[in-house]
Amino acid sequence: MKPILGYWDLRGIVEPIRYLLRYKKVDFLDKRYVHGTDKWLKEKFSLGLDFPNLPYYMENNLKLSQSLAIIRHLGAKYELDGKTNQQKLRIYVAEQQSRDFRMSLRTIAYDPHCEEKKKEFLENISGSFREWERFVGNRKFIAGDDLSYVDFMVYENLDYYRLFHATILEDYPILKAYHSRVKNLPEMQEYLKSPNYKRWPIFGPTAKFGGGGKEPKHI
Ligand SMILES: N[C@@H](CCC(=O)N[C@@H](CS)C(=O)NCC(=O)O)C(=O)O
Repeated sequence: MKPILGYWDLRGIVEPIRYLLRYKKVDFLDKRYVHGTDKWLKEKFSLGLDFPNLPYYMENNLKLSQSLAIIRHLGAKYELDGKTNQQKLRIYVAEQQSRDFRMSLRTIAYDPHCEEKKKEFLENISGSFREWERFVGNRKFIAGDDLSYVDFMVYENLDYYRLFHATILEDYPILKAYHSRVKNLPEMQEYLKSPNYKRWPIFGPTAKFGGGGKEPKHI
C-alpha cells in the first residue's frame, strides 16, 4: 500500500511534508479533506492513530500524527536530517524557531483586526527576520551545504510572509536568495508546477488572511 498523508485541502502545517515527499519522488496518496464536510470527523477515530489529528501519515504498520514527528521521521528515512552533530543542532534550533516564526504570522492572520494591526506587526517582526538573516549567513541551506527537512519548513514560512506582505524579502537579501534557492530546486519546481500543488489557501477558512477568497496577485 502507498503511504498516505492526510490533511485539509490547503497548505497549512502539512505543506513542508508534501514538499519533502515530492522532493524525494515518493509515490504517496495526498489525501485531502474538505472543510465544511464531515468526512474527516467520520474517519478521525477509526484510523488507529494514538492521537487522532490532521495531519497524519501512514506507511505500512506505522501510523503517525503530529506534523513534527512526521517530518522528523521522513527526514531520517530519506537522509535529510543532517550529516554531522553540528548540522543536526542547527536543524533542531531552526525547526523550533521556525514553529515560533510561523505562529507569529498565524496569530495575526486569524486576528479579526488583522488589517489594522498589520503595520505594527511588520515593524515588530523585523527583528526575527534579521535573526534569520544572520542564522543563514553565507550558507546554502540551513544546515550548511546539505539540504535538510527543516529547509522545507523555513522556505514555507518565508513564502507565507511574502504572501502576507509582497515586498518583505526585499529588505533581507540573504533570505530572498535562500527562498529562491529552495524554490528553484528542480524537484521543487516540478512539484510547484504540477497539478498536485495547490498554492492557495494557506490557512484554515476562519483566517482573516490566507484562509480563502482571492489569492494575492503576487502569489
Ligand atoms: N500539533 C499538531 C497540531 C494539529 C492541528 O492543530 N491540526 C489542525 C489543522 S492545523 C486540525 O484541524 N486538526 C483536526 C482535528 O483537530 O480534528 C501538529 O503539529 O500536527
